[in-house]
Amino acid sequence: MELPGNAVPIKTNPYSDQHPGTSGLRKKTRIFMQPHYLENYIQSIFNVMREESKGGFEKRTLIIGGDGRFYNRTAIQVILRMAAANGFGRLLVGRDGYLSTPAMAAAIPRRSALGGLLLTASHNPGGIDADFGVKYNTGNGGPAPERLTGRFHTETTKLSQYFTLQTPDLDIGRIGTTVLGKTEVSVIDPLQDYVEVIQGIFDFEALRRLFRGGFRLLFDAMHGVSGPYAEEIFERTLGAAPGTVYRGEPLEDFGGHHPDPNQVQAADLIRRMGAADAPDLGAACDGDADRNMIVGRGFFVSPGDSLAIIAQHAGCIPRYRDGLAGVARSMPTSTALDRVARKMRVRLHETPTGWKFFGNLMDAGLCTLCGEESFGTGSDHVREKDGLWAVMCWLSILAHTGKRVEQVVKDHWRLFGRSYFQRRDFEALDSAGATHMIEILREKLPGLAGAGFADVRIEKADEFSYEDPVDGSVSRRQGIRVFLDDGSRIVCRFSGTGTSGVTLRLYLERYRAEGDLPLDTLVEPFARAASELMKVREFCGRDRADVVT
Ligand code: VG1
Ligand code: CO
Repeated sequence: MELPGNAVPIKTNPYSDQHPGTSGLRKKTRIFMQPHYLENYIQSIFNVMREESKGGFEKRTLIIGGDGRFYNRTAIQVILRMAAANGFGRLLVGRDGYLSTPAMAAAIPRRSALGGLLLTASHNPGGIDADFGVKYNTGNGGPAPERLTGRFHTETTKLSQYFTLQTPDLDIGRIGTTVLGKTEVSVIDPLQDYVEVIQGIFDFEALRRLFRGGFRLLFDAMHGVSGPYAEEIFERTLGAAPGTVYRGEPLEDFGGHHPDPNQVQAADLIRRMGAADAPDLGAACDGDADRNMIVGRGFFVSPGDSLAIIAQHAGCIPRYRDGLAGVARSMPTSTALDRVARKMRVRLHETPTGWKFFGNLMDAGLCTLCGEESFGTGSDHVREKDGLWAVMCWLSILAHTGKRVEQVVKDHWRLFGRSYFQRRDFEALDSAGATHMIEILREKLPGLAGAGFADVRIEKADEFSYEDPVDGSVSRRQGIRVFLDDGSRIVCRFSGTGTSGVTLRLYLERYRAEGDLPLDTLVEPFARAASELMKVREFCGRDRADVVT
């Protein structure tokens, strides 16, 4: 391996806990601040990617950016020095260190980069006592597949040195190019690639007309990185009124909130949308701008419904006018999308939780639209979920149909029926108790068929395994599923993005042909029956979920 002459090797010892989860390595910020912790992980990625990319890095480009959370600025300087010491030909970094997750996904292929390093813990809170994260995205713009993340981890367990330069910090506040050792470093406009990609998808003239006609959008950026993107697209390009974007300034601690767009953390938006003179559409994005929440006037749109409705109306968006190659959803996501796919005669793929599984399908031309119940929706325009894209889809649907949000959703239920869906999270559980609970449940699965469950019967119960139709890789233990004989479904799995203890997610879905029954009355008996079946109280000492979305 040839390294630049000024590269300084630093001796280090492996950390045993650098195991990437659903979406990169996510830990408490103070863990990342330990000596050599960040450096070890970055060097491990470089070592694996050097092997992968066959040959040196000297003709290669790496992109670096993040959601602006605390420790981003420090981490970016560390990574710039290390990437230069590891011999990268060119480094691109978003101005002030900003790049949203979808913007990174847009920039990597457009700039023919080898990959990108994203500094974000997404919707997790930020600050010295909160969370930090690092994610590596590959040449297609999407998150590294499990085959690679597994190797990153293996590499962290045997690492003995990393490489850096002894150079001062670079000014990343201004667009321009400098050199670091032998490496060219360019500070780029974090908006440019992304905005150009979005402009290639939607009918901007139609949306400008919508806003000219008095349409009102209220967008909550939750002090994450979506603010500058939203101001550029909604206010400056589409002519939405100034003030359409609020909490638009990225802050290191997101103003002390969880930048998580759901009914619990974005309660303020829900409240504003409940007012008598509320805007026509409300939306929010998470810290790194890949998640979205959609709200109508006094009306919350469940993410599974949003995904199905976008698929149903895809024809009103220029990029999707010629039809969909296929659609995909993560396994716990509601089956609303399945019914639309059936009607449209397009193939539906069911993948494990996490965006990394959609990329292969898209690269192979098997999937155009996809999404998850966790407020993530996207398409093959980039290989990440994309919060603003989802808002643009809704604007397009409303412009095209002339309907209100509530009416769009209720018309969808009338046509397709409704999946009453709820997710309940039990956070920070004791790991031993929770693991034992799942082991016992796993043993019970084969014998569950025929047993009673609330007022219905269990048809079958299993554990989800996924075989990737493109590369044949198999991911096991991706969630326990209990299918009920009225077409309902219960799913449970552990979160792979948490940073303290274990988080149990319980997903409840009941299908009914009619759409206007009260959600709670339908899901509550199922939640109780699931808790009894799993013995959540006995093993985890909990009766109630911490977050219900
Ligand atoms: C959660 C969600 C999953 C999502 C992932 C990353 O993972 O459930 O659907 O893809 O977060 O989203 P888990 O393993 O905690 O359930 V993000 O916006 O945090 O990058
Ligand atoms: Co996110």
